[in-house]
Parts: sequence; C-alpha cells; structure tokens
Amino acid sequence: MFAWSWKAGLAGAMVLAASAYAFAEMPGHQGHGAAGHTMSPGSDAAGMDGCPMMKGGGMHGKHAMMHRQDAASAGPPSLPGQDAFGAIQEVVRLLEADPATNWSKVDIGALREHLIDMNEVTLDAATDEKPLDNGIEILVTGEGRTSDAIKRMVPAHAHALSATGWNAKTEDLPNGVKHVVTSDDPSQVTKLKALGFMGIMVQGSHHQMHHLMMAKGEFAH
Ligand SMILES: [Cu+2]
Repeated sequence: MFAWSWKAGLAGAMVLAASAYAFAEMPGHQGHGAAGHTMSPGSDAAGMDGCPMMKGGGMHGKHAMMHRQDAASAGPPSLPGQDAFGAIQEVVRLLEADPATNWSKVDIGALREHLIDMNEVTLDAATDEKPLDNGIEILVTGEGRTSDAIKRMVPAHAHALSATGWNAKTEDLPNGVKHVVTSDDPSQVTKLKALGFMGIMVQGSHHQMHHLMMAKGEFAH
C-alpha cells in the first residue's frame, strides 16, 4: 500500500541530490579570482575570507561590491532551524496554502509528538542486531518515552515494509520490541544485514504523507 510513495520518494530524493550537487558546482565565490584581483608583490598572506585583497583592513571599492553582490544573489537564509521545526513549518505552510484545510480538525500537536517519537527512535533507542541465515533480528529497546516511541513506530513500520517484499514482524518486549526482517533472496539478506535497524527504518517515504495527514487530524500512527 505504500509502494507508490516510496518509489516517488526515492525519485524525489535523487532529483534533490542531483540539484544539490549541481548547486555545489555553481561558480560562487570563485568570482574573486576571475574578476581581476591581482595580488600585489609581498602580499602572500590571504585575508580572512581567503581573498588576498582582504589583507590588512576591511573591504572597500570593487571588492566590497562583489561581496554585496554575492550576499544578494545568495538570498536570505533558507534553513528554519532544527529538522523537526522545519518539518512542522513546511506542513503548516501547506495547510495554509490549501483552501480546503479544515482547521477545526488540524492537530499540529500530534505531528509534534510523532516527530519527538522519531527523534527518540532515531537517536536514543538501543539496538542489538543479530544476523540470521535469512535476515536480521533486532532488539530495539529504551527507557520511558524512548520505549513508548519504539512501540509506536517500529510495529507500524513493519507493516509498511511489506511493500518492499521483505517479511517483517515485531514482537513486544517489556522495554521495546523485537524486530525480525527476513527474505528468501540471498542478495536481499546481505542487504538487510548491511542496512541494520536504521537503514530498514528509513525504507519508503511514507512519513512525509503521514505527517501531513497527522497534522490534518486524519491519521493516527
Ligand atoms: Cu514520521
């Protein structure tokens, strides 16, 4: 049931990665070298930004103008802060942009709770991975909120994994879950062992749509 979203998500991620790479390749600060600075004899030490013209006292004239242009073309900062903050901000913007949003049902608090769960599972859960002949067995455990988050997220993810063709099941433990993922295909077994707990957890891109549904008050994990 999640097959469409994980394929679309993978394609999207590849496009993003490609454009990030292209952006990194774009000429930016190299403008320094190309636009006619010449290093005066003896000024062998570069200035604070690596540009020889900066040596010994601030920026002025043509150089300062170029810096202003660099700043103007770079635009204002785009990152809102922490990843969870940014994820919520994006969802709120989507809801605001959609005239059909039913604000009487919107529940941003639920989305926040889920993002805290994601933090707990990603950063704080303890994992003990045991290779099996046909896959991997993972004990995922934690204390308090971490254990609660594991019990909410890992079994739900096991259901979503059926779209990958792997067999995934979970068993409740007092402080977490036992997650067993197997395959009949030996190459997939090798992959499962390489992915381990977190690599398996990030399979599929269903979180994005789930987050929006959660915020709309239409989905409970
Ligand atoms: Cu999520």
